[in-house]
Amino acid sequence: MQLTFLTTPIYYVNAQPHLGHAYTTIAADVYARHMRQRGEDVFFLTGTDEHGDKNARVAAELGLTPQAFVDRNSANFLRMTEDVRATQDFFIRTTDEGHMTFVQDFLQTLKDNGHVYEGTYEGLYCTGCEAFYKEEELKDGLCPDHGTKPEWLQESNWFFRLSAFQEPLLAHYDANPDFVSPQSRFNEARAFIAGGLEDVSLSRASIDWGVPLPWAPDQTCYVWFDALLNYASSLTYARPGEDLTARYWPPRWQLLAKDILKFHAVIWPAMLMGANRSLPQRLMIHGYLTVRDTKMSKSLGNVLDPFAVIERYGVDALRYYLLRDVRFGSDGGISYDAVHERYHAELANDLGNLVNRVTAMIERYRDGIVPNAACDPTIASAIEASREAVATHIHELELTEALDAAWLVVRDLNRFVEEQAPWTLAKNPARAAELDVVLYTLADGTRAAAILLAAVLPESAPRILTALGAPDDVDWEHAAPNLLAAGAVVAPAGPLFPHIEESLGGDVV
Ligand code: ME8
Repeated sequence: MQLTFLTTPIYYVNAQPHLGHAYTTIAADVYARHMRQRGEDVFFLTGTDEHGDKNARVAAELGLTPQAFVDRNSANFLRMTEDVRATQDFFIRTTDEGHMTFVQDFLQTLKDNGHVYEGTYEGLYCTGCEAFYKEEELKDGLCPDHGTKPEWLQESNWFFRLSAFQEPLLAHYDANPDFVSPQSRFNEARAFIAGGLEDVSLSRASIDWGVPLPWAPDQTCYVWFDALLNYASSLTYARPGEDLTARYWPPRWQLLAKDILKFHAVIWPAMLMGANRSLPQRLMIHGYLTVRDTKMSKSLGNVLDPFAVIERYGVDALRYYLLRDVRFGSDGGISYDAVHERYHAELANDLGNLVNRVTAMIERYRDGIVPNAACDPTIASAIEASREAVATHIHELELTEALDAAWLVVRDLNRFVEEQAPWTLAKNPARAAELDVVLYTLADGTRAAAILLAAVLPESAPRILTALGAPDDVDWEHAAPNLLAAGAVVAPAGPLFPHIEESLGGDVV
């Protein structure tokens, strides 16, 4: 059995979860579910990033203590993961005691290993990013991500000797050409490292809402060091009394968007090197979901509401739409109208109608009993080919390509139904054996398609299997032809993807 540790970023709780967060969580969940279908031992981690000035400030504006504020908002993110049917094995909060103790121990290790020193920091700081900027990195004097004016900060803090890791990082990149995907992001991160690294401050003197440095408790750990360590701390306390580190470390995939590339592709591996720990195997840097060509972000306020989409179309529609409409890895525009369109054209017409037609025809022509026949060889080989392609693509986190490969079977089945015209065969009793093959092929193929799609459509796949009289078991071994038992009794259900009159309209809530 293979072990798979996989992570999403931990999200800032300074505002509400939006579709951007749901996106990364859903993508990771598709991978996790697929690997479990294949019998792998998966540990899927997500959670919330709760320290730092950003939260302390919003809490103060609301008249709440930081803890009360983050408790409330972290619960919204946990609800988001439940609403998108994510199957995380642990939801970490950086205010967990187990995490905070780990951060202190880790920082002490970095210091004991000679990678930490005291100095003075002066620079421009963007609270939105919780990061320092150089003058030349700003856009007209404003933060390139938030469009706000950074503040000038000067304070004495403790520094992490990032500069010392330039050569080891370059060596790691050169030895591991798939460390960062896609290639363009690998190149970007490598070029940044090759351009020279400056030491980074790992503590803040003026912020109380954080993890105190063990050797200087008047300072708190810089929120990014605190946050990145979640990936390692979680394994030490997720299961009380058990340390999962030996079993799952290092992560097989870490998913994130390009906004936080440098932290994950430069600082994070350097921190791990500084503590003599092995590095994550691969980082997947997916693109931005954009609304009218601008990145969706809480700070900009142009967010699409995942809960509204789920309420109107169901969770499978949201999961399907996000992976289908924007090629995973690239940027892409999203809109409520596009959700509406794909829901009807693909989920309702291609898949939902197929299931309804197949079960209705078996009811009408064979009293609801799956006939004894073999799957048509063309459809059988389409299923075999799709099974290979889906697995290969998911392994590389090419999720859109994986979905496309699975959908080919749905398309082939729809074409098959039209070509074979079972309604004509049914009129001629001499062609009963042919009709058996057609009906069996349709039912068996649709069953296999449900298993190929189960990681993306966790609610519909079991409903399809039940409607076809197949066991509700999405084991990957069953993504193969000729496994539907003859004699199975179909149980036609209502429409899987009922018609929805109106789109949520426009594209901004
Ligand atoms: O950066 N398109 O948290 P965050 C695609 N706490 N993905 C998006 C997105 C969009 N428009 N908007 C957000 C933080 N995301 C830190 C992370 S990790 C140790 C600390 C997703 O709440 C994407 O995964 O700003 C992005 O990297 C992440 O949310 C940023 O979430």
